[in-house]
Amino acid sequence: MDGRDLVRSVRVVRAVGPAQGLRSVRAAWRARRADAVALPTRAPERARVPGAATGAEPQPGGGVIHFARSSLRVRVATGGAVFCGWDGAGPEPSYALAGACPEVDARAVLEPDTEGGWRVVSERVLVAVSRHGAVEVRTPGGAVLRRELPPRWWDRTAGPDGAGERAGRPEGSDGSRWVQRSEVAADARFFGLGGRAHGPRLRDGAYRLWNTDPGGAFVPGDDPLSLTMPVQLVVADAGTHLVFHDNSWDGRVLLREGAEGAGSGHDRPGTCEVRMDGGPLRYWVLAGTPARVLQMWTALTGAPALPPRWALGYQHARWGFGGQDEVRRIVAGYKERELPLSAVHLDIDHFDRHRVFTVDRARYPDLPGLARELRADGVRLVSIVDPAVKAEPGVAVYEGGAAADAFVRDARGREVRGVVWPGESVYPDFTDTRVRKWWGALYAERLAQGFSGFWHDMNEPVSFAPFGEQTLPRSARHALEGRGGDHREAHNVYGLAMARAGFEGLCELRPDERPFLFSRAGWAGLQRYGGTWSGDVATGWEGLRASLSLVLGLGLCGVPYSGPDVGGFSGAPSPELYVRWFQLGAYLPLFRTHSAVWAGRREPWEFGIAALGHARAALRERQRLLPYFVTLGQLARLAGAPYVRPVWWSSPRDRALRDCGDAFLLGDALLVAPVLQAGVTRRAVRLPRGRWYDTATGRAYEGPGQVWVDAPLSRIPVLARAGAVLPVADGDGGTQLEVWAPVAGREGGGLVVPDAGDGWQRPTVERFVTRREADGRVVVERRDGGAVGYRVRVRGLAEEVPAGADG
Ligand code: MIG
Repeated sequence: MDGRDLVRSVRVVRAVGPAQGLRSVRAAWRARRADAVALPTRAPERARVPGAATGAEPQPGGGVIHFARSSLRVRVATGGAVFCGWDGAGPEPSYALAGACPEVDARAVLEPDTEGGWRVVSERVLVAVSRHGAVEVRTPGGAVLRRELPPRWWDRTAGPDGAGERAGRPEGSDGSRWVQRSEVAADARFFGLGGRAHGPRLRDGAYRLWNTDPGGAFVPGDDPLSLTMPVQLVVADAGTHLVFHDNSWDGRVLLREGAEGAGSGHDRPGTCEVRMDGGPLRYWVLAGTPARVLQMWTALTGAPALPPRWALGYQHARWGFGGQDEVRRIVAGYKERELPLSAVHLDIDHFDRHRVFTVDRARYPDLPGLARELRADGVRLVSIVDPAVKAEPGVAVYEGGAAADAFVRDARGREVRGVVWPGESVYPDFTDTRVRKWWGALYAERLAQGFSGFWHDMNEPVSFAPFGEQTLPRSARHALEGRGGDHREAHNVYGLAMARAGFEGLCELRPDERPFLFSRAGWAGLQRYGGTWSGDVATGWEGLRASLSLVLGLGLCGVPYSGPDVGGFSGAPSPELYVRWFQLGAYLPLFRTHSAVWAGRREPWEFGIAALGHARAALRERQRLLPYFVTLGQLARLAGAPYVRPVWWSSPRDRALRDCGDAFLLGDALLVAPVLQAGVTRRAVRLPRGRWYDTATGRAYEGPGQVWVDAPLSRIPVLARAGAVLPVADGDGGTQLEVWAPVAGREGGGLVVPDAGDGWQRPTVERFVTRREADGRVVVERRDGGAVGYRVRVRGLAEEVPAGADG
């Protein structure tokens, strides 16, 4: 044990009490011993590179190139996604892919090139493979997006006792560690890798791929967090591409931005090194505009689940509400102050002794009654769900799970026991269809209690440990859909598979309503089942910044629905910090106040009368924008574009925008510039090309460039794009169109997707065009020639002489 371990032990004991603390020490010892026995670390390794090419075999969509010590399969799918798999790896099986692997593009063929290598030419990309196994992905115009150097493996050979895990297995099977280094343009910027606190632009450094509860509140610099994934979005002048290493093992990504040799012509490329502890070396590359890349990505990994409308409203949570009377009091507090509230979230304290799928009847004697009562006021209840099940005879979920053989076992066949909030616990193996079915059916109890939505926590998964890793032993066994394997492979997909269990269970239990769930841990493809949230972001200005980074980064990885704990999880925010956080949250998909049991309250009236006024204004604006959020949710589902987009989304070649992480686009129409520092009442905003109106003052600015705008404590700057059309609530329960005047001679427009209820109805997409006539009038039409069908409010007309960008 070192000092860090000691600090951790104290925290564990404080969290779960001395008896459980002792249990957690025992569990940590058990994990260490189990791994030592099952995963010998001293097996000798042999390094390997592909060697020289020996021949190639064309196949539909590409082919296989053989090297002295490996092989590479290149396959282009219809739509242009490129798959590369070394050592015989194919695209399946995969936890990320939405369904069947996409069809190959039969027009793409493998052919020899003039340098003794091979190339595959397709409509969108050109893949060139050198004789030694370097792979270049180029645009049709020939610009190099990415150059992968030949990979290197460390194959584990049989151990001295002959028990090494690679004994008898083919070269390059899952036991090998590997590294792949690649180069990108000198001007390229990296984004993604799941939810990172330090972003959205990922600076030089090492990023780990291992879902981790940071334990206590996190700030920028803490890495990794709960939701990692090997997905990078790389943006450069030459083009944008996404690369996904389809491998769920523990790994590290080392990023280093390049540098341009200012006229000398000696650019240093950006580099990216992916190192994995095992698992296949296979990856996908998707190239195009950011919008096109995200569309391809969601075509590959699944359309984002559509949250029901109420989940786009404001929600309030707290760890430690106390009981149903307090919940009632708080809901009444919102109502009295005319603060629209959409849902209340109950945390683990509403369970009976922290046991999942139970209710503490002393504090919540009539939960279904409370749910009905709140529902009549338009407020839903959301329940936390933790995966760990109290391991004790008489606990119904434990007994049911044990009878169904649902829990993770060790290499010797014994249940793996960890320590979490309920005490000594076991973990369902969600990588088994059978277990997912059993677990999914348990949500019937939650529905009967009156819950409408679900909040998956602790699913990295966590086991409190005073030393070692705060998760299951790496040697723990998992079904992995029948293939069998251990926690090294299953760890990162545990939360994803749990989300699938919940989602599918809810679809069966309540077929007419779309499930609403969000999950702390996850992996590529999580969006199919729901969203996520920031986890325990530290109260403080740094935490506020981290919470925006997370949402932006996750959106670029295909998970569009997320948001932070407004006010931060861990401490008592000043009224100013609370207001600024609340104002940011109002423009993010998941808008939720939440705090730890020790961290004080988050109701808007707890921060003084001025703060209450500012929070109310933000809340009302969110309410007004609800039809726009509904539209953005639908568009995310249809096209993969996140609600919250980096400012470079439509202008990825604008380098100043690429470096800008303190503002974002909300859909096509709005640019939101939150205040992320104390004492600020005016801030610089980098504008993309075109005219932008300050929605508060109507003042117009011309982009690209930087402008200064007022940001009094009462609001954060929100700018609207000239020509934009956005659906907003009209105050009488209907929807109207807000149209921002196009620039004379220019067209604008926008899409509107009306709310089709909380079921599965197919949405209709309405397309509008806007025009500024010679006489200055603004015309709005439906693209299909139909009637507009909405009341239209034109804004931005007062400002005829635009103010120029001044920076
Ligand atoms: O170990 O359920 O991120 O939102 O309030 C802490 C209690 C467990 C962590 C979640 C947080 C939640 C808390 N949970």
